[in-house]
Amino acid sequence: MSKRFYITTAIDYVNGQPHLGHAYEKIVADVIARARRSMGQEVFFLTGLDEHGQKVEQVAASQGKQPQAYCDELAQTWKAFAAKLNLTNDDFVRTTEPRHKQVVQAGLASVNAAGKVCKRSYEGFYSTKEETFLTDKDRRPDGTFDPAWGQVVEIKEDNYFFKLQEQQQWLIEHIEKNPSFVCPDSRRNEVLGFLKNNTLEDLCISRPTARLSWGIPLPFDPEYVTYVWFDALVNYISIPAAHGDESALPAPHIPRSTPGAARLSLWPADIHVIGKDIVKFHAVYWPIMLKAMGLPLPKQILVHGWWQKDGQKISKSTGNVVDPVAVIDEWGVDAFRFYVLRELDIGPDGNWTDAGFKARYSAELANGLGNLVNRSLSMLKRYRDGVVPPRHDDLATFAAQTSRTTEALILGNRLQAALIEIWMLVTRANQYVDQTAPFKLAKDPAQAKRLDEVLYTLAETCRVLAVLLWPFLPGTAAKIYSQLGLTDAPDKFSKSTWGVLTPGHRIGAPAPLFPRRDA
Ligand code: ME8
Repeated sequence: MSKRFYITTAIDYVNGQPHLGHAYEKIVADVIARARRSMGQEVFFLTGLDEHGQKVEQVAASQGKQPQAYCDELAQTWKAFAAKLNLTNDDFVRTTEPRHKQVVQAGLASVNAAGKVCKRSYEGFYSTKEETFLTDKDRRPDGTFDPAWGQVVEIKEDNYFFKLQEQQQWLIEHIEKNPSFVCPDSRRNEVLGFLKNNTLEDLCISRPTARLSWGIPLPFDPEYVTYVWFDALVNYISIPAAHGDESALPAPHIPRSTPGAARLSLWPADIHVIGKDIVKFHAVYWPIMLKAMGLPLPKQILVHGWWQKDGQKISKSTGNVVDPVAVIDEWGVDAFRFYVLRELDIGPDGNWTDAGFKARYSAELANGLGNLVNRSLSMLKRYRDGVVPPRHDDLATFAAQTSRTTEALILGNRLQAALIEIWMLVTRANQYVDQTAPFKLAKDPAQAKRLDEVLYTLAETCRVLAVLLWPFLPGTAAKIYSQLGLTDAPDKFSKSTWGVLTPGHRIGAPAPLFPRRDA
């Protein structure tokens, strides 16, 4: 049993509807998952929902619902959203599932047995909104707390703490020795700066049931439930454990949940894809938790930036939102996937504008890729009755270079750069049509051989493009293959080699991939 390439996303809070930021992160992970599969790796792609904690409890109560019934309802919306984005996730975790809860409890028992948990009294400030304890260091210069913390209350209660002292040095060394552990570099530097300039305070990992009941009971004290982050992070190992991966089981081992099920080898994760606001949880607390549980660390934490709309924070209350489902219904899922991946590199913040979306749709999808495929296949249909002429290699070298560079960029998670690279081939091929002018060649019987050469080159370029685009725009790639009359799928990167279309093969019917729209 070989270890699969294991990629995860953050699991979303189920206290609202999915938005652009959620969609972007899941699409990034999906492209990487699809690309790795296309390159021949066995992959496991996990996404899902974070269902416990105060936020969810409060929203459910405000709607007069039991938290579980509320989560069950919304989980349907979120699963449908994953399908709408055309995600190829292999599993979908919900933190209220027994298979997850038992691993959280095993993890807690494990860190407790390792002597890393202590109980003590806490007196201080608490942000209900962010479910976190605040100290005087969190005050603004005028002494008040930032409104982003919501209502801040003073509390005094006994709680369980996860001891973090003496954990800083090994973590700093690990991050320094493994430059790709936190990517991109700006985020890595941020984590190192934080670790070097602060003393880690113990992490409170419990909430008294008197104050919060919507959580997983601590295995060593039923008067408490687990702090939502200690619960949520464990999803990355609970699902491998549920699939029989022994290397994801906190020491000492608990029994596996699904006897007889196929056993997968997943842990450690190859990539955790997350947003910039939750870096500390993933790059500081999570490695320390794993070490305390006797488990290896993930290989990479890949941090993306945040989307704004029209230069302003996305916010339901101000109505400044992008509804991914509405955009997809109007423009198609591949147009949506293309815009977010092409517009925003993994790392910096991005800005959605409707005008920007339409401009990219029109220039790059309709007039770029769509026009190339449509005119190439239409001319082959018109001038050669759709029958592929003898092989010719006019753009073979260019296409081979594009494939090589695209592969390297994808392996470095440089998805935006890969799309730019692929579009250089689109542009080159469109120029080639203009330069060779097949519509003129067709009028001159003496140019029949040259026309064959051009038509083969164009059809084969479209085919290569379908293979390169598959991870990004799977529906479009499949349409190109189908219009080429090919019955297999463009889902193997090895098919990007030039010369796969065979002379004499008859293509299918051309149809616009991205219909032009009036502005
Ligand atoms: O943080 N742009 O859930 P969440 C880009 N449950 N990404 C954004 C974004 C934006 N405007 N807004 C949010 C949680 N995100 C926890 C995670 S993981 C064990 C637990 C990203 O629903 C955010 O950065 O608030 C995070 O990676 C993901 O969406 C889920 O956010």
